[in-house]
Amino acid sequence: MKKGLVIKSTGKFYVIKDIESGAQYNAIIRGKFKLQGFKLTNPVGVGDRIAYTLGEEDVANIEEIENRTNYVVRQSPRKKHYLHLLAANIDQAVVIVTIVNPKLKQGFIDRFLLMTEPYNIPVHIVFNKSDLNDDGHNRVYEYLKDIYEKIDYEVLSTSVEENKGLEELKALLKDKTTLVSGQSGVGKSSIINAICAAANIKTKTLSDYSGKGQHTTTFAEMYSLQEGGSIIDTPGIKTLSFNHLDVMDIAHNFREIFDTSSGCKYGDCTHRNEPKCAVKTAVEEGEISELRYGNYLQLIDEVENQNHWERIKDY
Ligand SMILES: Nc1nc2c(ncn2[C@@H]2O[C@H](COP(=O)(O)OP(=O)(O)OP(=O)(O)O)[C@@H](O)[C@H]2O)c(=O)[nH]1
Ligand SMILES: [Mg+2]
Ligand SMILES: [Zn+2]
Repeated sequence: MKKGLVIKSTGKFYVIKDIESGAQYNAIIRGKFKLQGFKLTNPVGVGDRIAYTLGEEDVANIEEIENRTNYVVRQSPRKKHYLHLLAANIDQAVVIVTIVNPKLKQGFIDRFLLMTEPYNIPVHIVFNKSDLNDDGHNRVYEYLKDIYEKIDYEVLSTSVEENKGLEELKALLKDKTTLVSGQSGVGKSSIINAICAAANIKTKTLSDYSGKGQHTTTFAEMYSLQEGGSIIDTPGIKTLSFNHLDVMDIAHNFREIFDTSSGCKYGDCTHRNEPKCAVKTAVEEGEISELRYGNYLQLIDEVENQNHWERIKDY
């Protein structure tokens, strides 16, 4: 069988690129695939390496999916009991946010990081549209930058409008496969176009843009960078829920909470009201950010209150 790389996924059909010839084919997949015991809305994601055969009219049949080095997955926004695969085999992720237009959703960054932490995927947090910020917004930026730099995420400020910060971002992308994600309308596609002219992705013009966050990009697609490396544009995220996780998954994937938890009296401490909780002490002493801790509490409450659906492990 021939080997290929998935470079586009609409959820219904795929585009693959032959590893050797570089030829591109529309592709389909048959059969059922699962991940962590859950059904997937899209069994293959952009970045997947696959084996295929060519069928009629040059449509490729995806026959096998190679083992993934990592993947980024979320609960499907439409089908609660399904997972949606954002991308596979990536070197790093860039989460793009804006303070204004659209307004940064409280908790969004921490929810995003819950998708990348399980595989220790490096994340750069990019605050775009800096041209729209007033002094108050800049203070919010500095406040958040501080929080995330302290726990070793890279934080950058960019403006496509004023061509700021883009060279710095470009330097981070060289020779790597990077997933770009974020809420709708934050400028994901605009940034990719600015960095990689060949991509030429459709973005909303300012006049159509209502700020309501209708999606312009509706599928995930990988673009090659001239300087080496590739970048994956994805549709905007409206909400991120984590029904497929349990409390301990969340506790383990807030990195500073996990690091601190070795000091808690109880091994299964959830860092809420347990006595001698090192995490709570660290929050009180300002070592752990109250914002992060608050988002952590919100997330564990959320997953605890879900009707837990059965986790069927696939052996
Ligand atoms: N003022 C300002 N506007 C920007 C900037 N970057 C992008 N925009 C505008 O923001 C709007 C949305 O940009 P897109 O690139 O389509 O956003 P997206 O994140 O790809 O959105 P979806 O594909 O829907 O997820 C467009 O009107 C862009 O021109 C910026 O740095 N400053
Ligand atoms: Mg887009
Ligand atoms: Zn604790």
